Amino acid sequence: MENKGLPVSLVSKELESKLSGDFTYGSGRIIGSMCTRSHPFAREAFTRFLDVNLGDSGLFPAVVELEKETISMLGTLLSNPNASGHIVTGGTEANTLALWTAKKLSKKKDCEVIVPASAHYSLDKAADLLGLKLVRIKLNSRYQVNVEAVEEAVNLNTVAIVGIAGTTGLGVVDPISKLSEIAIRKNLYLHVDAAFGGFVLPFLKELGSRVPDFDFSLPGVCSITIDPHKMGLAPIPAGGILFRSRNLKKTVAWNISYLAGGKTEQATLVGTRSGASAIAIWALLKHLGKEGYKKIVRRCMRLTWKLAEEIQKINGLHIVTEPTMNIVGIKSDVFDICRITQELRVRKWAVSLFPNHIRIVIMPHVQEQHIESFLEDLKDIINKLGA
Ligand code: 0PR
Repeated sequence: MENKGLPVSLVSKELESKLSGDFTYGSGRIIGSMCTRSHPFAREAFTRFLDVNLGDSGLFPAVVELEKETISMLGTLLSNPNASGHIVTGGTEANTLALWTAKKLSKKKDCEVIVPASAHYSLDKAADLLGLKLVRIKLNSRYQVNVEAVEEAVNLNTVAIVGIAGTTGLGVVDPISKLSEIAIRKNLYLHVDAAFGGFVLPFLKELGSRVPDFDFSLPGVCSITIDPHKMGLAPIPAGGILFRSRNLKKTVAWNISYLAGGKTEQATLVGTRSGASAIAIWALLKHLGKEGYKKIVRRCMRLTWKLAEEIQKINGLHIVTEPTMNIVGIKSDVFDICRITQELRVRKWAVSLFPNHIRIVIMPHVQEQHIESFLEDLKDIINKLGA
């Protein structure tokens, strides 16, 4: 730290120069990330109310009300306007709260949670933190969790099943309706991780695509993760955890009596938390409406299909599976995908590398010309590797 502070202009300049080498969404080079440039209106609302602390809710009852309205809007999107929950830091906190709730409700000693092999690593973190054993279940040929294997894995220690609506690697939706049946039959907690898919699937359905049921319309679903800082276009940090009922949400609530705003209840992992996220999401949902999100999803999907089609035309490359949402997996039986990724990264393409495929995520900041230029580079790399 400086002894004597520096003028704002000087510090700003230094900041700009120190950070100028990083990737930007605007460049179109980030094509393997689930985040995007936030909507300008959400950004404005976010910065305006940044200092509001929902950890001391008695000070800001109007913001508490706004968060409730935000959760109700998200609940309506997920077939349950009476859903209860919170805007949290992201999918990791949301998934952790879900598993914490399941563990606490069960009152069992050695708890096991059944998850698809495709589960996001946030569930591993949550399990480690909560002392749970994760039981990973193999996938079927469509990269969904194998439902028979889930049923076989249930034992006396099982406390919860997790299904994914939009897997991290491929955007696949698990057969959640089947998981719901199992959960009801075996009296188990069912959590749906729709961190990515929550802001895609409802709009795809409205656009006329065949979308399997994945939300609170299924009676066994107890909670859902839905992240506004992914396809919701909200500024980071913005995750969402929704419970079917208020009672479920209160399972992990803590009562705090001494705060400046008086007695409060916290049902989130963090204590002090900015209300700016909830405010920004509220503003954005009101402003964009269903029509706004539908337009965004339609555009992303059009580009996704174009990319998938072009990949299939390149000799030696294939898509892993038909895209359900705006995620494309690229694989090869001929070329080493690690090598392709390396070459793409040399050319400044920020793609994700999974064990057997390259993941491309067509987020709203990605434009048609970015896809064209990516395809040109990819073809050139394949030509050189093939030579
Ligand atoms: N659940 C699913 C299905 C996810 O895909 C993710 C994140 C999470 C939960 C956890 O969410 P948070 O990261 O908000 O806690 N999936 C992205 C991924 O692993 C996260 C991400 C986003 C990574 C942008 C990189 C990036 O640039 O790809």
